Amino acid sequence: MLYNELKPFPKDFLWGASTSAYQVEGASEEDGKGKSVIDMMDHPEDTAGFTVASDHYHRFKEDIRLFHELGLKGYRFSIAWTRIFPEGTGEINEKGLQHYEELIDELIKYGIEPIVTLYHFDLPYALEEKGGWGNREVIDAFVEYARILFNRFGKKVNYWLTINEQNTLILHPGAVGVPKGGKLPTKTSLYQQNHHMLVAQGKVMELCHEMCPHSQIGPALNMTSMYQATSKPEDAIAAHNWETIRGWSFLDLAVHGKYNNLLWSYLENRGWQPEILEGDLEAIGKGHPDFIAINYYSTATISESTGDASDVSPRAGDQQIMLGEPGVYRAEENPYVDKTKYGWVIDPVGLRLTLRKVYERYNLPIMITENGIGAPDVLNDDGSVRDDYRIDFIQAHLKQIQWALTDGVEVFGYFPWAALDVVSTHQGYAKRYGFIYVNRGEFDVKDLKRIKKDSFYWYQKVIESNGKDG
Ligand code: BGP
Repeated sequence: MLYNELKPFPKDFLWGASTSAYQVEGASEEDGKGKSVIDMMDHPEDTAGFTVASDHYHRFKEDIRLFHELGLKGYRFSIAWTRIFPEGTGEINEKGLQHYEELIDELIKYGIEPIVTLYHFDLPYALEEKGGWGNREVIDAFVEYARILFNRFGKKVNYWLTINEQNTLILHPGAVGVPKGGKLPTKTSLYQQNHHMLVAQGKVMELCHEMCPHSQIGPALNMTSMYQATSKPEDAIAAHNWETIRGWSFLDLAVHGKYNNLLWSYLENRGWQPEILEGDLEAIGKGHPDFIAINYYSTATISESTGDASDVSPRAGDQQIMLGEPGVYRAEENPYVDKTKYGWVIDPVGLRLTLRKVYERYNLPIMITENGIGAPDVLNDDGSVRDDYRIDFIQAHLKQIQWALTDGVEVFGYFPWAALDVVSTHQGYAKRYGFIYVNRGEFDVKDLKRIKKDSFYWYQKVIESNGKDG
């Protein structure tokens, strides 16, 4: 053991919880909201859609009262671009701005810090029809959308997040829905989209610094560590390949404005490199995030690629289940870790390792904006929800955050996924994450009653004691 004693959580640690607009709000056609890609894409037929979700749009006041009772110091939510600009650009929908103003004011009334994600997977469909992020015009649309939000909420919001999990959008595009007709974009077009998102993000961060000098802004990526399956040197190269392509390359651009050399060679070799116009790299480099937000769920274990199609695992992949890629890496099982019911590796120690690596590499404070366990929670006849596995999961991760703090890593907030039950990205309503149970089924929306789970009472004590009891 490296130390005798663990450092306590800092005094002003931001204890929070997260959601995203399309997964929690519902009201998908109300008050002038336009359609987003989420409303228009194909999602698995046997799982709930997003039209009602958790009905947070109508019940946010009740939910915030519960967050207050839980003791949250911060609430991370996203703004639906289509509520502000139903067509992605052009006419502003005042009702959308009013809704988020009320939500932000309600949070502030209870002393809860609003943490706002500008964009969480739900691109306006009107923009998608014009080529989505593949079209450079979306850069200006995103900057304009951000300008309206900074202008309206800049004085009330201290922390902004740019794009949620850009690496999920690029590397696992199917996780957030499949375009009608079933065809996913090619790698060339995905890396072009990626480039445009980076330019847009750089411009938006610069704009935030200009318009809201007291606020902070950062990217929110899905970060993790890759373990090499054996001590075979080629396995180490493969683990490094995938850790770089999946994670570092995105942060290197967001923080240093530089295409990572390994990523660039990989793209060039395959003819997938994006078109970069004059001024793009400068715009990306001017972003200068104030902090890094990371979503952490799992680690993965990697061995050398055999170079043929057998590298690609037959398991269904998603943002956490690695598939393998010929010439790059092969995914392996890790005998030292458990898995959730949905096959996601449970690895609290991997969080400490990931935090160390992110901090060592970028030297910026870190906010953990997602971490949690999806499980088919059961509402018992006595009204209880016994989610001890969630308590165990979060407890173990908190311990590792404390180890990371002891290692000298600057972590200033923890926002588990999710504040309340929400619709999963691609696995329906039965896969629950919240501290608050929402009484609905996959298709039967029932009464949507809010019920405190055992983890609610436990997390309440954790927050109350600033992490000492738990
Ligand atoms: C992250 C997304 C979230 C959330 C979470 C859990 O990748 O940012 O939106 O959904 O994963 O994933 P899932 O719902 O697929 O279980």
